[in-house]
Amino acid sequence: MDSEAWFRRAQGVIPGGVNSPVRAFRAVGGTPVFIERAEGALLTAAGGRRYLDYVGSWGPMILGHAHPEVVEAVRSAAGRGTSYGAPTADEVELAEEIVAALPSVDMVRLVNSGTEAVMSALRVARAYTGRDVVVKFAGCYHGHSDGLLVQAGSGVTTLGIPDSPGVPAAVAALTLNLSYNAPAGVEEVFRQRGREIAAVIVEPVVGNMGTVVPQPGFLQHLRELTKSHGSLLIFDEVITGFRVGYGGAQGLFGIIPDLTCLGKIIGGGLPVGAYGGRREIMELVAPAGPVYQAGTLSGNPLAVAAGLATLKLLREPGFYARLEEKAGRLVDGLALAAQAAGVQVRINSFASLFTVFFTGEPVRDYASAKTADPNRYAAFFHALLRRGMYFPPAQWEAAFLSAAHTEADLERTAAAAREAFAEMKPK
Ligand code: KE4
Repeated sequence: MDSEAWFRRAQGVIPGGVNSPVRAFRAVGGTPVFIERAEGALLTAAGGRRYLDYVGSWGPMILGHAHPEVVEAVRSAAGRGTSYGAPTADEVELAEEIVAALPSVDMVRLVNSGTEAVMSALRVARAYTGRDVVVKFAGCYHGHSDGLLVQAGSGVTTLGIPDSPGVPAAVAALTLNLSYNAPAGVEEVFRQRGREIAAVIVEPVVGNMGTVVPQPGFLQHLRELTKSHGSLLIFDEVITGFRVGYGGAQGLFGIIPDLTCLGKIIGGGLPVGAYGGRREIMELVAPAGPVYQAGTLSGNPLAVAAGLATLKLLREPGFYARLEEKAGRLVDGLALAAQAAGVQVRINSFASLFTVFFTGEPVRDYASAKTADPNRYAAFFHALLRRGMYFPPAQWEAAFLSAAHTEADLERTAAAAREAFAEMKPK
């Protein structure tokens, strides 16, 4: 059966036919591509069509798909049993690797997703500070726990309102949504409500409004404000952790958050999340301390094996330099292709993350990201898809390059982009 047939069948038994909304192609239209297998940079769809993959499972597949050493690690672990509900040596080794890699992390708890990592980190932050209010930034996504499915209230200091049915107003009211890269708004909130604020959570480089880079000083300012008001700074590094460097964004920017959330890459494509930070904070987590958090499959042997094998390969000398050199050339090729066709785009990129925004404005926050035209992005997406290029099926998402993309892949992609832009009306 092809993707169309599978999609029809899926919608009979799975909401929207997918297990995560972005996969349904609603932002770009058309039928989602059902994947049969993947290897390196290539996806093979139901029906056999092959695509160069620029989604990479939304971040985990930095090595490319089915890396032989990762597959072997998972296969070997599976042969020893898939889950014990008891501690294992490998979990200790993965925790030690994370602690060794991230400057701010003395202790870490493994969980099963980024959502679980974030919701647990917020619980610990509230317990540690004895405060309830959390500050986030519009356009940043931190998973689907109730307190984070919140949109900004009317004024910068008014509390949040639910961004999804089913989120209690009382829960949403504990979250403030501010504008990214806007220090004045953060100053104002701390001036008015600093004593109530348990934590500020931020994507240190944003992937979830499309790629948005912190302006110089923005993150440092958050660090200073939170410290001076007794609030915690939480870096949500679910995307950036081990993506923008082996030390994450905190290693690159030299900023020490109080807590860090991880996911994606540390599981090598299997379900893993993690949260960690200073010992005095993390020792609040049960059973060491009173803050309860648990999980049947936390530290699962297969996921940990995939994570350990992945991190080992990321430690190879020059890994990130090679990946980011390729990413820079790809982004330059895309920019030249748009320019040649007279199509107005802004391409934001950071390390091996990038987004083609169909706007003429610089994109530095959610408001400017929303000036991009999702319909023109959809046309670009389908023009590339027809040419065998699988870009993120949504304007406000990041694209991801992997170490498996070859020079020839990048040239093919630039050529496809030239044709795709040429098909579009100049604007
Ligand atoms: P998960 O619960 O999806 O593992 O992680 C939530 C999460 C937390 N923090 C950040 C910075 C994230 O990017 C994510 C998840 N990212 C999305 C991609 N934009 C996952 C894709 C999806 O929802 O299917």
